[in-house]
Amino acid sequence: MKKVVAILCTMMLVTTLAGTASALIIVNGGFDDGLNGWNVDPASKVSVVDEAAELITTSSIEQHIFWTAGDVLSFDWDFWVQNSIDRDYSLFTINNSSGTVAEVTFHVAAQNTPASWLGPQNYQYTFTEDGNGYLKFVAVNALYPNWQNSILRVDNVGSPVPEPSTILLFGSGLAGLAFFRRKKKKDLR
Ligand SMILES: [Ca+2]
Ligand SMILES: [Ca+2]
Repeated sequence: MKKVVAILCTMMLVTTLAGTASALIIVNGGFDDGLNGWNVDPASKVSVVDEAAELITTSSIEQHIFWTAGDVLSFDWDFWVQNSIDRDYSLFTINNSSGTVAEVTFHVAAQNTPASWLGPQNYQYTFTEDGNGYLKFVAVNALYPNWQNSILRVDNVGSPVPEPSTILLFGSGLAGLAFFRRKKKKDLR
């Protein structure tokens, strides 16, 4: 019985460790270091405000990244909309030498939206196979450049922060191992 519990604890620990391991590394994904690590399209209007990137339509930033299957790309975003008749939108693309790996529009602003921030949002994308390429965030003005511009705010680009339940599970796995190790020592005396 003890052995079964010990094995279960170990399995839980191993599963948790495997779950947190990730190859996805983004340089300066939190924009704490300005735009260091990101390539900014020369025509873009991009600034860093409160350690987050703000892209005025039409702008883009990109960086070369590596990933493995199952890696999750997570980022926080917000959108300041100014629209009467058009529908500004934000998207990310992932391109490599053989073409487009992914192109995801994660927000389209509604028409006749009063000028305001949408509110903080999170988006997550799971890679289905190993690869590398350019991750690019784009803020698009649906009608005319420099007319009713919107702003895409991006921050915390990288692997998702582990959920508290995962940390708890990880903790209980460790505690379980410590308990049985101590128990074993006692039994030997
Ligand atoms: Ca930040
Ligand atoms: Ca617009």
